[in-house]
Amino acid sequence: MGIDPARLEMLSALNRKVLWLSSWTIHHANHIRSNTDGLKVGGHQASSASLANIMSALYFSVLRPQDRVAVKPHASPVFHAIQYLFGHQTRDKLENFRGYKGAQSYPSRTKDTDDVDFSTGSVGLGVAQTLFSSLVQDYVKAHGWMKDRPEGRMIALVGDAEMDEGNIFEALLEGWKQSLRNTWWVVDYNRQSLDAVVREGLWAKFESMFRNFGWDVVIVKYGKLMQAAFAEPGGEALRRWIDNCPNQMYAALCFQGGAAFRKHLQDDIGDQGQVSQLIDRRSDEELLALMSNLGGHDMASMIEAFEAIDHDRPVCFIAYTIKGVGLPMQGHKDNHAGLMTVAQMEKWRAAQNIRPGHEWDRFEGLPQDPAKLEAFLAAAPFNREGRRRLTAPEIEVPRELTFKQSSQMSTQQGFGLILNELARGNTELASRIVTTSPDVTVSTNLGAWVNRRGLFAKAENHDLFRQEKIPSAYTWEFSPKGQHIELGIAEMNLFIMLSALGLSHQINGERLLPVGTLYDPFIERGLDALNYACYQDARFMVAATPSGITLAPEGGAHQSIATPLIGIAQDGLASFEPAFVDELSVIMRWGFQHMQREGGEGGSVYLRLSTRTIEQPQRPMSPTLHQEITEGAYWLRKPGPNCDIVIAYTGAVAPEAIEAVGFIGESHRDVGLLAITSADRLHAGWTTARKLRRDRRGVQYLSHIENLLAPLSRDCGIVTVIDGHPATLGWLGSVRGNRVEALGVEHFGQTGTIDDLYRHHGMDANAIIDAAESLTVGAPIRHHRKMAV
Ligand SMILES: Cc1ncc(C[n+]2csc(CCOP(=O)(O)OP(=O)(O)O)c2C)c(N)n1
Ligand SMILES: [Mg+2]
Repeated sequence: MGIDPARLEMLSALNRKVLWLSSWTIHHANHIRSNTDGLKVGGHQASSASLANIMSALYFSVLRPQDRVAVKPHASPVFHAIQYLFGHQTRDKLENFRGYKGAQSYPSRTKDTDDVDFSTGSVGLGVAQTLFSSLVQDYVKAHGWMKDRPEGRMIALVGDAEMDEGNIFEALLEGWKQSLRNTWWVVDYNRQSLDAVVREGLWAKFESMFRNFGWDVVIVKYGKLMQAAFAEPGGEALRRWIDNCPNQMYAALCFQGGAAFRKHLQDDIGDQGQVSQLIDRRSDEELLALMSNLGGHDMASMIEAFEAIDHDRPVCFIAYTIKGVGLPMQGHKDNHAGLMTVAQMEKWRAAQNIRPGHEWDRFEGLPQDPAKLEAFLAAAPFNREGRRRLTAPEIEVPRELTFKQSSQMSTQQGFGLILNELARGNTELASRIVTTSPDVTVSTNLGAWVNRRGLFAKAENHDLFRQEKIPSAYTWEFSPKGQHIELGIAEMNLFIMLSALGLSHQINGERLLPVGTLYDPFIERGLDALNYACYQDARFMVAATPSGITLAPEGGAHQSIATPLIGIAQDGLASFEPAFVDELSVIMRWGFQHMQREGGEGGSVYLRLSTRTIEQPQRPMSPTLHQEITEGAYWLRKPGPNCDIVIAYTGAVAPEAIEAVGFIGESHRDVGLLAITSADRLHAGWTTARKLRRDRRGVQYLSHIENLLAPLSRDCGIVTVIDGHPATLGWLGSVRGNRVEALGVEHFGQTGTIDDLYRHHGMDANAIIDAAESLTVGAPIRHHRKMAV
């Protein structure tokens, strides 16, 4: 097999251009742009050079429009340069690299304009995202929605030190369980991390590990120059020397240059006739070119390696590279933040035949005919369909999500009942919902949904217990039509899976409505993946249950305190903590719509639920109540005209708040009870309103919480209570200047009954009454008397 020389010439020329443009982008940001404020764009130069050839091979030749790529964060200048050559990136944005609204430091789906497939930046996550994206493609295909669209390959360009991230290993195991296909990971094996040179022999560990998980492994170590030299007399001795040279030494010699290589080779090998002649035949420059011709920097070798793959098994390519190749910093262990000096850049510019003032010209300095280069770019398969971001129509959400009512329920139970009703029906919504859970499907009440809709697998697999007629509440039947993806316990995988499912409308052109479940405390375990899922604008619903100390006997270790604050702070995630199931049904309905709204109007949804069974209100759901629930709060008991105390509660502590209000009402008739379904939505509405008023002076727009609190006098006190950190609701006092006593949980770990723990943490009815007394004047309020034990 050989690659056509004319094609090789075009590809090599374009690769030269990519290396130049990416380096110039970085240089421009550091030395030319006037508004950089001393900003040094480190971390990109050497990393980018390392991957330039591999990315040129992919984008200019190997990739097809249906393929998707996660680019190693620091190779973003290479990505932007390639898109610039294709005409998808502007000079303006490149000149403004890392600047305000310029090309992003790390490829970003939401902030870049040049069609990034997966946002990267937090190393490891983009890599795993490709794996889950491939599983989602399989899901879409198995459900008959691929139509005539060909299957794409999901490709990650991975740094060798990036492989230290544990989430990659978690994903590998999951991929093996789910019969992963169509996934390529290309490891940029430059044997350097940020700080230093990596351990010897890492490739062997990677190789055996990937093979273990059912991947093919292709090692691309030597370029064509090297291969030719190995075939010369004495070549074998040279190969042995290269194979035995420690990483640090090889890197140092690459930095020092041809003369240093010559000296070392002579010292190590001695005078051995043929191999000495092989070395002597080459000038210092030629010797350096030979020794830095590792596989990853050799266009023909990379193209051959990629094009040799004629199957859909997952493949890991280990491509040997030199960090900073071709640049004065190549191989230096400190080069991560390395930058070229103005003098170095000038020298390089001259060598590249680039005239001052023509640095951004697309084909400047290339001897090839520009028309031919242009034609080659236009014919690149990747470019055939222009922008590749797809869309999908909205899925209609029924006016009401019904559920089987009962007088006592928990929100977790209600969640299961609502999904069960959806599963029973045949709405389009139900057909597009995909549930997924990291081994807590049954314990988060997804069981009924799964019984009806089945588990997803590419091959049918029947429930043996059922076949053997052993009674069981759950049917565990796998089929290609199943709508639940069962994951192993790793919560990072859950969020990356939700991220991949939640981008299906843009990646596969088919909308899925993913619903994931996990225990609330383990949000923190997967938090970075959740954050990235939101950052990519993936759309999903996550039900986290049980939560807080209310899970009482489940164990102190599982209590979550910080999650309501995460719910407020997480961008792109609307968070809710309903107390009652009718609220939950309204919120889920709203959520399925919110997940489908375009751009900043929509987002993902977090439901913080509970296993506590509480009495349910029997009430009609008026349109006003409906709206107030989704905006974050409503008066469960309206404050009277002389209201001097308000109890504001969220979630499972509703019974304590209601009980306390009963007692307080005996002496403070006008007491109000505010039900807060979403501290997040309330807070966001409040900050938005303030901003609107500031930006457009004279606009009198009031937010929902401002309207709700408007009737209260400034002297009215507010007691807030939540099974979570008190700061979640503590800000309510700032809305109109009311004093606040914020109750909640600040320490965790104690087990006991709900009563024990609410008393322990000062959030039972008596504690609420005490807090109310501290904010009001007048006679003491009667307290709830507990039976003596
Ligand atoms: C989760 C996370 N931790 C730390 C970093 C900071 N960081 C960025 S690149 C890098 C080293 C990457 O080395 P490697 O993956 O080998 O890529 P190379 O620089 O060699 O191209 C580190 C530690 C990060 N971006 N994300
Ligand atoms: Mg590296």
